[in-house]
Amino acid sequence: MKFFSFWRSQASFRVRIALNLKQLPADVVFVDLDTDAHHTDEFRRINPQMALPALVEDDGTVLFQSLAILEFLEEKYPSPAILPTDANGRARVRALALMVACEGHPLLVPRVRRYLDRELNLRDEQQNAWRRHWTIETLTALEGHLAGNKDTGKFCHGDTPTMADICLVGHVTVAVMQQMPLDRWPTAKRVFETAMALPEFATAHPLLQPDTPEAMRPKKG
Ligand SMILES: N[C@@H](CCC(=O)N[C@@H](CS)C(=O)NCC(=O)O)C(=O)O
Repeated sequence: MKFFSFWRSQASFRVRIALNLKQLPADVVFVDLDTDAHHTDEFRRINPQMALPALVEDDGTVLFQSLAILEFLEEKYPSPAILPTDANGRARVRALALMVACEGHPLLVPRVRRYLDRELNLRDEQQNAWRRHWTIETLTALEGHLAGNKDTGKFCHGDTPTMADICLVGHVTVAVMQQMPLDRWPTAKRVFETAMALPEFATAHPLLQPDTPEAMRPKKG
C-alpha cells in the first residue's frame, strides 16, 4: 500500500496509528501541505478533494477520508480490533470519533485557515482565537461524554484502544501544541496519556515523522 501523508496532518496521524496497531506496512509518500503539494495535478488525480490522507491499495484503488480508511482497515484486517463487538459500543466509539473528525477538526484545516486569512482578512490574534475556541469546544464536549460514563475505561471505550482514542489523541495533540493546560479535561488527559504511552501511538506522533521539520522535533537530552 502507498500512504500519502503529512507530518502535521491530524487525519494522517489517525491512519498512521491504525496501520501501526494492525502492523500493516505501507510506503509513505510525503505531501507537503505547506508548499501546496496537495494542489498539484499529480496529487489531484489521487484525491480530487486535495486533502490528506489517501491510501492506495496495491491494485490501485484509492481510499480517502481517514475514518473511511479506518473502517476499511478494520473490515479487511479485523485483528486487533479498533471497534467494539457490540452494536451499542460501536455506535459510541464511532460517535466519539466523529466528534473530532467531523466537528472539531474540519474547523482547523489549512483551507479553512486560508479562508479566514485571505478572504476574511482576520488578524493572527483572531485566527488564534478561532483555533483555541474550537479546540476547547471539542475537548469539553469529549470530556462531557467520557467523564463518569460506565463504558469509559483505560481508554475512551473499555480497556483497549479504539477509533475513538485514535481521533482523541490527535485533537489533544493540537491542544498541547497550542500550549493549553489539559487539567480542565481530566478524563481526556488521562486517556491521551494512556494511549500515547503505547508505541503504536507514540511513534505516529506528528513531531516524530521523517518529514517533520528539524526545528519542530523534540530536543534530545
Ligand atoms: N475529514 C478528512 C479531513 C481531510 C483534511 O482536511 N486533511 C487535511 C490535513 S489534516 C488536509 O489535507 N488539508 C488540506 C487543506 O485544507 O488545504 C479526513 O478525515 O480525512
